[in-house]
Amino acid sequence: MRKALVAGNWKMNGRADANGELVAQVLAGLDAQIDTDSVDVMVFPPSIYISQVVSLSGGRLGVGAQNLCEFAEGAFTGELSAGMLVDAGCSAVLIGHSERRSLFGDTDTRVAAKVEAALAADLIPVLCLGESLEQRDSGEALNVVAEQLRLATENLTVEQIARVVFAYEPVWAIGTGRTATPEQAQEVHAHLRGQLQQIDSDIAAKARILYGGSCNPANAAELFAQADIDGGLIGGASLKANDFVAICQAAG
Ligand code: 3PY
Repeated sequence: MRKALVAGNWKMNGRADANGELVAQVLAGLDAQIDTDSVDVMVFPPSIYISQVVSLSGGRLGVGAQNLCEFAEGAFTGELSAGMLVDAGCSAVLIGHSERRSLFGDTDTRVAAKVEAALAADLIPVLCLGESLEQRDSGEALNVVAEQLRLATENLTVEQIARVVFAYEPVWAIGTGRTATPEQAQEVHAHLRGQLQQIDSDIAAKARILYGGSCNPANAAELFAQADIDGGLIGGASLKANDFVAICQAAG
């Protein structure tokens, strides 16, 4: 019932030449190997390259930004608004990635404001949620992600929540090579869907909840086979065309 989504988070990687090659190879994968009836494919390059990637992909890949400013315009040096991202050709934006939460001051309050700003501009917010290793070890994982979800969505209408894509990314699995086991990931995804169920059963049934955190071609199929995992938010493996295409195939 839910169409899978695989989204490549390039983080602060890529240069103009390399982007050209990567996009060409992913497009070749779309032609030959990826079943686009069953999986949507998106990439999230650094903002400076969004227009380049939009133009290279010719509308065949969804393109999103890795961050946005919660304000519409004004004296915010170095920031980009939702409207500017739309102008550049974005259809989505990552919000609340753990690197932004831990390194760049994206508090739950700011994350909620960014989700609202994205929705107001008709961008799909890809809302990232996840617990730290300490929180997992102390048995708090489910409570932490449920609270992050609540705080990011409490001011939204049901119609707005229906437009959000969710990504569970355990902080301890990001850039560490450690992945949640399929059972660990499924437990959290099911819990998040349960939280959405309390808001609206239709939203819970339709919401796409992606897994992120060292997802790679070796573990993707088993993760995506879980009942509540609807695809992936892919870090390092999204920079290697063969790996990214293989992950997209595993989701299709
Ligand atoms: C990772 O897989 O490391 C990510 O952070 C994806 O967003």
